[in-house]
Amino acid sequence: MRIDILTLFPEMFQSPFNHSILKRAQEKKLLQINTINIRDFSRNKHHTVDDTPCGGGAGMVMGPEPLFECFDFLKEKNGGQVGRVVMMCPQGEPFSQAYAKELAKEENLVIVCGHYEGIDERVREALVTDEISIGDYVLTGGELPAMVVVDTLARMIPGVLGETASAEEDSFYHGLLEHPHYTKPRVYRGYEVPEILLSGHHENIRKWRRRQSLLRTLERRPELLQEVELTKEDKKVLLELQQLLQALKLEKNK
Ligand code: 4G3
Repeated sequence: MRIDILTLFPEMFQSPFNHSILKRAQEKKLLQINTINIRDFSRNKHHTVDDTPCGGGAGMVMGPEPLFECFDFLKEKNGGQVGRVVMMCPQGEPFSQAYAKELAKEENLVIVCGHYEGIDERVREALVTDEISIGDYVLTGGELPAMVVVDTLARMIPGVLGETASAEEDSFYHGLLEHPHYTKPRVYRGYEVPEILLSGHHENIRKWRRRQSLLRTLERRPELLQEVELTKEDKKVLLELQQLLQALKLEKNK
């Protein structure tokens, strides 16, 4: 997968993309990340990329010229094609594991990081295919959201995670929150690892983990249960957990 990131601050991406799993993914040529400085495509004397808003008002707007020029360059470099173009902005579609799964199918991706009060609407109109938001809050630029998107996509590329870690075992992959994890020692400062995880009984461990996943989802994110495919066994466990939680609540209110 190749990702071209258009940004006014390419240096911001140096550290996060040059550590650990993202670094290895690039070394293994599973992922290629290019940052392109939008400012390099400004044609005016002071290489500015923003201007005051038409119609007046506070703040600055990122103008169309450098971004359109940037796309001309990308098209030329890639043989006339650019593929999907993602813009990070608070008005975008909420990002999710499901959205990431769809984007991960792409061979190439362009991510545009906006700044100031926004980007000239004609960039959206003519160049952008996907507007994405990583959450309902406003940041100073699209760089941090772009890093979030790239990291999420990278770990979905086959071969990027080690053999022992699997993206398919993670939270959200199957629509439920993940079960708790433990490692050695068996007892630490009086806190114990659940006995069942030391039993060696794989089927019981699987059942315990699934139950924990369902319990966590029920307690923390019940709305997720509407979207997930549940087995007959899951539904039985859920009903039991709901009754258990209800009984606990009644007990507390006494
Ligand atoms: C306004 C994305 C601001 C318009 C970007 C870009 C938050 C997110 C910006 C625009 C951002 C987010 C830059 N802040 N929630 N700031 O994903 O196109």
